[in-house]
Amino acid sequence: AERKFFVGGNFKMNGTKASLDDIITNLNTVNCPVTDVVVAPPTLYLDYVINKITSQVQVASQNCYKVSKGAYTGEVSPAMLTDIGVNWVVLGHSERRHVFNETNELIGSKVKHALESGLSVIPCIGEKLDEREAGVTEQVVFEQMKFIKDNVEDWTKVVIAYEPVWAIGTGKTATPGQAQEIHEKLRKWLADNVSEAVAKSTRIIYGGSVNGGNCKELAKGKDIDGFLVGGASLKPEFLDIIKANA
Ligand code: G2H
Repeated sequence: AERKFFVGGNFKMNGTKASLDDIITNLNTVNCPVTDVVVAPPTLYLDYVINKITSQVQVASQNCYKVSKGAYTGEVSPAMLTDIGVNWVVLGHSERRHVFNETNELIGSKVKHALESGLSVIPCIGEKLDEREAGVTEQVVFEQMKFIKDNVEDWTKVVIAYEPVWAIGTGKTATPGQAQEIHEKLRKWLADNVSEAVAKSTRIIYGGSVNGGNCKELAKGKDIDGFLVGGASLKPEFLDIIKANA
């Protein structure tokens, strides 16, 4: 395959040292060289997880700020993340956009600064239910992509996550057809707005109620290059999702 399968585990605001120990023990048995695996524990536990997890699994922050240091109470910078050995960050997750009101502009600045600081980024995009019903899905995700694109120079450090908001944590997964359709349009958008080469090589992963039961069907979509998994990444079935394409 021209794009390596990529599976991210977004733990969101879940976990204790004890529950993370169980997840790590399970993940440390992973043997799936055809998949890039990245997990994103809560910020507080990043260092804990890094020190226990196999080198086959990389670690991501769920967020970061747009500057390296200063008077920004409560924030964490890319420089701090790289200092403790984190090399990925998830940015613009729908919960950041819709619970914490992050705008396309802010997410764009975060993408830019994170990349400049040496992190690889997983920017997230996706339409809400009312937007899908109003038939503006493409406009919404293309607009989100524009703010990402304007802030990226090196696309080898970017994995795009398409997560329709109506499918997140709801148990309502996009059908493999619905997911593939948008992934294909996003790839075309990259070809038209960045380059053919970037469109071909950039991984576009799907997120939204992915689980052990639906991952194999979804993985068949030719433009679906992996998953960003929330709830199921906390469970043993995460290993099945990692192997969805193997
Ligand atoms: C979407 C996804 C992980 P879940 O937010 O980013 O979560 O798989 O629980 O829908």
